[in-house]
Amino acid sequence: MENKIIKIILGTSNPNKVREMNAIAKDFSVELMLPNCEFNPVENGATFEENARIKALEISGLSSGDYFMADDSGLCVDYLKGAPGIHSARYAETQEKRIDKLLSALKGVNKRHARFVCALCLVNKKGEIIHETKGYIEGEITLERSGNNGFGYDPIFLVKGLNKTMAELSEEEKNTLSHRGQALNNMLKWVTMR
Ligand code: ITT
Repeated sequence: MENKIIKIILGTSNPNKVREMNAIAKDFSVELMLPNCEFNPVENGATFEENARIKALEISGLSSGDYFMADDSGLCVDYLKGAPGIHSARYAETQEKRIDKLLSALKGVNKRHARFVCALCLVNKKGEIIHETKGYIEGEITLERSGNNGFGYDPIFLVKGLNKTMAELSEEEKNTLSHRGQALNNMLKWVTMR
């Protein structure tokens, strides 16, 4: 029997997310695609879930595919009451400055527990939200950067139970454990079993 490839349009402009999502999706009968249009959603939700919904709904109105999906993710640090959280991408001007700002905010602080969160939202052709998933990974903020893989805050996130930062993991190791890996695996299992 022919295996139908499900076409999912991604509501994101972050190429690192797209690369990771494609690697995670490789064992599923899906094709994750970027829209060929401008995508500038106003991410004014109060939670990861709300922002994922905003992005997935917006992209569903702009392009055509079987489904539309968006990821909203970020790093939540306990000592900073969950910051940078939903503001992770905008915490400072550049990723280097974002990391410096976070390390400064935790200078002299022993309580360094943090978690990455990823919320995914799936929308159908009618523009209806039909499934949502969420993934987490726990860890600690290191004192300095280590590792060159991954993106964003990966060089300063020490994965719980491993003596490595997320940027010291191979892409495959990261995707097996990560917030995005968990959320996307669950989403793709759901969508391919319908
Ligand atoms: P889109 O909204 O276009 O998808 P974005 O980068 O603005 O792209 P978010 O608003 O979801 O996306 O912000 C996510 C930020 O959180 C991202 O830019 C990183 O700084 C951080 N982040 C998320 N997942 C990460 C990961 O796996 N590793 C390191 N940092 C991550």
